[in-house]
Amino acid sequence: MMLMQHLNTMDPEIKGWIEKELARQRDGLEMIPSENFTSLAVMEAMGSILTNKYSEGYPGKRYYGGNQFIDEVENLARDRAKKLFGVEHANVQPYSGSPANQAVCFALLNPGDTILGMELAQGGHLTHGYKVNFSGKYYRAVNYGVDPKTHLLDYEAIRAIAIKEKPKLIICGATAYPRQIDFAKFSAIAHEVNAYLLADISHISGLVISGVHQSPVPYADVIMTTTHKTLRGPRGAMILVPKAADRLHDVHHPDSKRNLAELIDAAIIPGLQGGPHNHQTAAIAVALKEAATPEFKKYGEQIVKNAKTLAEALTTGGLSLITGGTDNHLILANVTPLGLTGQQAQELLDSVGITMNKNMIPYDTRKPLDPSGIRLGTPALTSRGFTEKDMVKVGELITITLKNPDDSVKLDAVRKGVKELTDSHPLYPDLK
Ligand code: DSN
Repeated sequence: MMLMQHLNTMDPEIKGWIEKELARQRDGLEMIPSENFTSLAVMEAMGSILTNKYSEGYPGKRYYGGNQFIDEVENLARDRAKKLFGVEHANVQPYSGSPANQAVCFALLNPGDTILGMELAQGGHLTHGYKVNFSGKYYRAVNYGVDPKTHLLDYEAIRAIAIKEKPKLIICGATAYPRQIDFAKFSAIAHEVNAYLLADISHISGLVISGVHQSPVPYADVIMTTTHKTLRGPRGAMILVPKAADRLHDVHHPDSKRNLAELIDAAIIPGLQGGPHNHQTAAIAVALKEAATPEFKKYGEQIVKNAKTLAEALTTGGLSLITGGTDNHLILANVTPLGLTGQQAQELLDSVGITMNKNMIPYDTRKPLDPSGIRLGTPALTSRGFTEKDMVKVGELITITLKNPDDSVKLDAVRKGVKELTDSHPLYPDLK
């Protein structure tokens, strides 16, 4: 398949950078746990003429003409999302995860209401109540973290904060938590304090579908997921409502007559967004079709098997893992015992073709731009066919690199090892 023949004529400069990035993705070990390699089918939908069309509104209720085919696309995406996750309502229009969380807050809360989310520095997300994010500026945000000793979520401590602070919304979900999240326990806390529960499953939605992580569907009022992480779709997000007809607890909310599904839809448009990105909606629909296959279930299972094997290999190699291992797709490691900072470790690994990100560890004494940890994961490598035996090798390459930052012979051997692994699992072999 000839890639980008028109771009070649019109803008060879941009095409050149895309080719370089393709080579980087092919020839390196991509281990940022929120990244993945989407299929060519998803990319064909994403790069399609659907980008040309304006479609403010929802299927059957648009503000522009000519939407008869776009309606079919969006209905397919919505129906597939509902079926795959087992929910009554799906909105597939959020441009990405942060706008989607903004929409959930906009739908359920009044400015100044209290929200309770996981602290960013302990594994949460900007939109879960960080002080300079909309979630911390327009709402009264309070945070929970992890236990100082075990680094696990302490549900009794979270319950105590909820009882004291009386949040109207509790957000569960994380970007750097290597263990399972107990949605049932979060739901019990939310019920006790009469709060809504938002489960942000962006990192783990592919694992939920594969049955290797508890589903939030029986427990959360609203679920948000990005579509480009373990779900392996295009960049984008969805908001799912398990019980569409549920209503707001707050009779003083200006929209208290609407049900949750109506509130979410109204928050997206006219609340926050204009025309949906129809090419993105189509690509999400394709990804959801792929995610409904038995192969995808195996993929999710393999992500976790690979992460567990990698965690063992890194521990054997002398790395200190937060919580001692993983139950999901990601690993958080403290690199300071090796005499490195997170930034140094990230740069060193980048120099041998292994991409991951520096990350704060719980109760970090260092700063976000040069923290104590690194965060790495297996979704992307699993997409290119890596299995446990490869992960043992990957673990060795990482530990050799981190323990020998100044040994050019050893680092060259690691580069060779990376090449052998990537050559044995080609990425996008059909793209020339
Ligand atoms: N940027 C994402 C991550 O890397 O986890 C969160 O949105």
